[in-house]
Amino acid sequence: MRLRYYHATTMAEAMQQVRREMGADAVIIATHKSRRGRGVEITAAIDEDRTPPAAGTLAPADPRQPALGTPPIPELPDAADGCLLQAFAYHGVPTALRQRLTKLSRAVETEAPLERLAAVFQRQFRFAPLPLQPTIPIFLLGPPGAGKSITAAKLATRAVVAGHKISVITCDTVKAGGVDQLGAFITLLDQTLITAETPEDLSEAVARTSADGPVIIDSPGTNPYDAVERQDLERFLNACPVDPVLVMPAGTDSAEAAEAASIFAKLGASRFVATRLDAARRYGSLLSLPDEIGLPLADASMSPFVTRGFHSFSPLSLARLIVRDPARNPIEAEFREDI
Ligand SMILES: Nc1nc2c(ncn2[C@@H]2O[C@H](COP(=O)(O)OP(=O)(O)OP(=O)(O)O)[C@@H](O)[C@H]2O)c(=O)[nH]1
Ligand SMILES: [Mg+2]
Repeated sequence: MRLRYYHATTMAEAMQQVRREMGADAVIIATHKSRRGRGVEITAAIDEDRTPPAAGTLAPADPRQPALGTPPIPELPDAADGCLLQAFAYHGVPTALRQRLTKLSRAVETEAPLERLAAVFQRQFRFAPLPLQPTIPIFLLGPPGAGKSITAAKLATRAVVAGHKISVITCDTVKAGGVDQLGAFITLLDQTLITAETPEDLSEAVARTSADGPVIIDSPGTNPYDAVERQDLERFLNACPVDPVLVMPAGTDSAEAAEAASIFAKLGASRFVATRLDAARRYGSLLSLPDEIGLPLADASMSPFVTRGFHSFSPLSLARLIVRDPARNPIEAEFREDI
């Protein structure tokens, strides 16, 4: 990694110097604007071993680039670039994604980084919140300790509060106490947790549920890298028609989360719920999952308490999470819809 410092009168001039001397792959690590009008300073970095691809080895065109007919994206960086690149670096967003999102943001006609980012997310990512009354059972799956059972309890509580009848089933007869933990929450809702020890039990339990209320299914933690655990999960997923929803904790390494999520996506995950947003500050995985795997963002959990902290993602809330100062706003405030 080679670092260089640039000083210029304006941000645009400094960015031009960076691009001229370090090339388009340079990443802005930090920007500083003198409060006393002494110009701006940029710290830029580039991987030393980055060599241009040999002729004929260029990757095919990225389908997520703007389609033909959309306005051309200005090549020259502008003032908002520094802010976005700095935010992406903080969140550990993979380099290629940082650069692509920043470039796309230049086509948005506003100087405000937040609005730019929200507009880019709107175009690039899919948002699919879990419905209050799903038509097929929601099957929560994910790695151990991801927050599946708390999410099941939150979905159940939300539905009961809205006046719906619910059925909650757990396939987690694997872990000691797995049934009791969720059972305690479901009892508080005056309901009985249904246990499914085998895929046949699950299919029968789903067939017995009432047709006019949501059905929520919890599953044991699955290590995505363990073939036996994957096969066990697959047998339950195939027992009857379900909507498999991945549950992933925020604050983990973006690449690690994307690799694990890609395995769950192959097993059928249709979208993901992110948990523990309150207990993390770096949200790079919230971008790598929709970008690398194309998984839509559903909802976010930001409290261990079942009656609190469950909100749908939107382009604006996701943008707020990326540009926020974590020390200032409580996390739930980022999910209000006004700008
Ligand atoms: N702070 C915070 N804690 C959470 C959140 N969601 C879950 N937790 C906590 O994370 C821990 C694991 O949550 P569970 O719901 O038991 O996770 P799980 O995926 O069901 O775990 P396994 O069934 O063991 O795989 C518990 O201590 C929860 O209280 C959240 O949004 N915020
Ligand atoms: Mg659990």
